[in-house]
Amino acid sequence: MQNIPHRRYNPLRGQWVLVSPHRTQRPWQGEVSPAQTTAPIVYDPGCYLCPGNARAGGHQNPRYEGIFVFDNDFAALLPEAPVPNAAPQHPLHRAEPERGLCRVVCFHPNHSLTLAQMETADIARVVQAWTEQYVELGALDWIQHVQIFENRGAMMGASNPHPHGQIWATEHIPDEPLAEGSMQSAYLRAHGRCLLCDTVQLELQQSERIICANEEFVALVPFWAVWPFEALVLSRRHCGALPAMDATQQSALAEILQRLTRRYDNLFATSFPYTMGLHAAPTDGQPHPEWHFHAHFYPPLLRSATVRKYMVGFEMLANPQRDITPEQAAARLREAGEARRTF
Ligand code: H2U
Ligand code: ZN
Repeated sequence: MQNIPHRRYNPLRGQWVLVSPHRTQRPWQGEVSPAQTTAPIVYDPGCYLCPGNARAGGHQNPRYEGIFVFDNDFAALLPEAPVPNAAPQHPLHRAEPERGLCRVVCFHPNHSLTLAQMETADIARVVQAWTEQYVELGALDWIQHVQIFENRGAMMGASNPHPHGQIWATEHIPDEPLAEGSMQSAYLRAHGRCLLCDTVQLELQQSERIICANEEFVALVPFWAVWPFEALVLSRRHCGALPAMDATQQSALAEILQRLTRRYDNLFATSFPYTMGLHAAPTDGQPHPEWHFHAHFYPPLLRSATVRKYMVGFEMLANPQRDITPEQAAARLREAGEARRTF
């Protein structure tokens, strides 16, 4: 399989990915971008996320010292959705109101840090804030899903380098977690076991796709990864969401996030861009024994700090495709090491 074109099945999503390993036999250019040498700034007077600064709409940030959470001033969803036009709809043009709440989470007051550069204890405070938000927003009877995520780097559309993430809590379960939930549910029904518990066990046995691990979490390149350096962070113990984790698990999550993002930074000697998101049980009041907490990392880079993968052509129209195998990607991330870099 390491040298012939083949396709792999993603049992979490019910989708295929084409793998074309023979195409990676061309020589590796090893291009890296030199690390920036100018001293990073701690405070940017023009940054709308730095402590004490003004935001849009006349709001002012407090002089926060740890985490700062606020309602997104340009929220994509609002808690009160207007009643739609009462005119009958054509069944081919189905629309319905969607209510939601959008928040921004500043991870640290220091403008130039990233998760990879933050101390483990600081990241543990971020995990704590995510947990509180999941509990608070999930407790609202009209919120069924709490999506916690981070867009990191301009290449991934982050509007600001200040360390921050977003939370969108919605009235319906969105498509990705809905599909993952029904795949996990079907697996549990068919096998009497959890899909991702079985994945953790299989991957630890085979070890070739493991990037790094601690007592509670495993970071790996999934067998079915689409993006070249995609990663999945899985809890070793079965648990559906952040509030079900004890303090040991929460600080182990902080530690694995730090170690994985440091490896990413080392891979191409650049502050590595990605979209990262937590997937957890819906907050619809149902038990959800099928749900196994995990984090997805979707980084766009392919070969260097500047050469990215494009999801175009066959990938948009037919199936995603990759050249470098998940096994090769995991090996590269293992070699990258966990030194802390500054840029
Ligand atoms: P991103 O970098 O992932 O876009 O997150 C930043 C968010 O901050 C973005 O959703 C919000 C934007 O709407 N924002 C405010 O809420 N207030 C501001 O003054 C500027 C940006
Ligand atoms: Zn800032």
